[in-house]
Amino acid sequence: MSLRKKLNGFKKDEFKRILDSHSSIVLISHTDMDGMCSVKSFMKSPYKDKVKATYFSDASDRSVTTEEEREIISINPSLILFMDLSPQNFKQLNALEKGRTLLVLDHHKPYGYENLPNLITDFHTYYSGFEHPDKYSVSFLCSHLLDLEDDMAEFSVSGLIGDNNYKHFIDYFELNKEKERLATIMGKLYKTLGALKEVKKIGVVPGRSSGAKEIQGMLYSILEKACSLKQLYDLYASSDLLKSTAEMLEKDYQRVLLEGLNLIKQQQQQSSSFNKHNLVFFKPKDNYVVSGFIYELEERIKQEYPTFKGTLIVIQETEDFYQLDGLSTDTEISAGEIFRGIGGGHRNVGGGVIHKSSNLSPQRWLEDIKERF
Ligand SMILES: [Mn+2]
Repeated sequence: MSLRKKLNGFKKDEFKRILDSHSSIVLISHTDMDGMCSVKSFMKSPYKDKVKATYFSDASDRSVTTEEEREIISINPSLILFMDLSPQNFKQLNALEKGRTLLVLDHHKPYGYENLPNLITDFHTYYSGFEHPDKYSVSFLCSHLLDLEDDMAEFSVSGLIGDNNYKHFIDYFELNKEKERLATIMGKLYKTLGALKEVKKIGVVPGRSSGAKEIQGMLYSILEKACSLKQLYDLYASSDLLKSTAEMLEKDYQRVLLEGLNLIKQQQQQSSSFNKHNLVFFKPKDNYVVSGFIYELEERIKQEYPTFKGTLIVIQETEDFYQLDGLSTDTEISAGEIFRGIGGGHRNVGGGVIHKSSNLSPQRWLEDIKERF
C-alpha cells in the first residue's frame, strides 16, 4: 500500500477549513530537510499568499529568538503554523498566542499543551494512531493535507533519511539507487548544516562573526528553487561556502565523536559510577558547531560499548550561554526528561541551553539533576 493511500482522507477537510478561516499566517519550521520541505510544500499551495513570514528554529525548546518573537507580534498574524517542531517554550507561546490560533503539524510527542486553549494539535501524527508516529515525514503529511502532487516524495525521503527514519517507511516509496544515494547525501547535509550553532565563530560570511542563520537561509533558498534531488545536489555543489562549511563540520564532528568515545572507554575501564545513574559529564577540548553528532555518538556507544548504561552530557561554553547536549543508553532514564526546563528532546538524545544572564550555572544544574534522578 502506498503511503498516500494509507493517509487517504486524513483530516484534509479540517486542515483546509482552519487555513481558510485565517487571513494571515506565519510559519515556524525546523532547520532540517523535513522542516524546510514542509515550508516548500506549503508554499506550493494556494495558501502561500496568506504567508506573511517564515522562520526556522533549531533551538532545543524549538523557540524563535526574542528578536523574531517581536517581529512576529508586530506582523500580527491570525494563525501561527508550526511545522516539524513542537514548541516547548511556554513563556514564548503565551506571548505569541494572545488570541491567535496556534497550529502544530508534527510527529514527536508534545508535552504540556493542556494549558494553551488556542493551540491545535489534531494534526500531530503522535495523537493520530499512526504506526511509528514519532518517526514521520511532516513534509509528506503537509503535501498530503494540501492535496499537492507526488513530486514532494523524493524530498520527503531525504527528510526521513536525515532523521534516520527511512527504514520505517522504505516499503512505501519507490526510489532507484541513484535517487536513494542523493537523498542520503542531502538529508544528512541538511540535518547537520541546518543545525549549525552559533557557539563557534564560523567566520565564513564576510562581516559576520558567525554564519549559522545565513547558511540556514541559503539551504532554504536552494531547496526552494530545486525541482528534483539531482538539481538540489547540483545547486549545493556549486556553493563554495556550503561545501567548505560542510567540510569544517565533518572535521568537528569526527573530533568530538572520538573524544566522546574515548571518554566512555576510560569510564568503562574505571568501572566506577558517578552516581546510581552513571552520569558522565563531558567538555570537549574545543567548541564544535553542530549538534547532530549526539545522535551518532549514541549509536556508536551502543555498538562499541554495549555494556555501557548511562547518561552522557556534553557542555560547550560561549560568551553568553552554555550549550548542553546529552544522550542516554539507560532505558530507565530519558535524555529528553533531563533537559526539561532548559530544553528537551527524545528518550535517547536531548539538549538545552543555560544562559549566563540566568541565575543557573551548569554546576548547579548538574547537582540538581543528580538529585532529581
Ligand atoms: Mn525535523
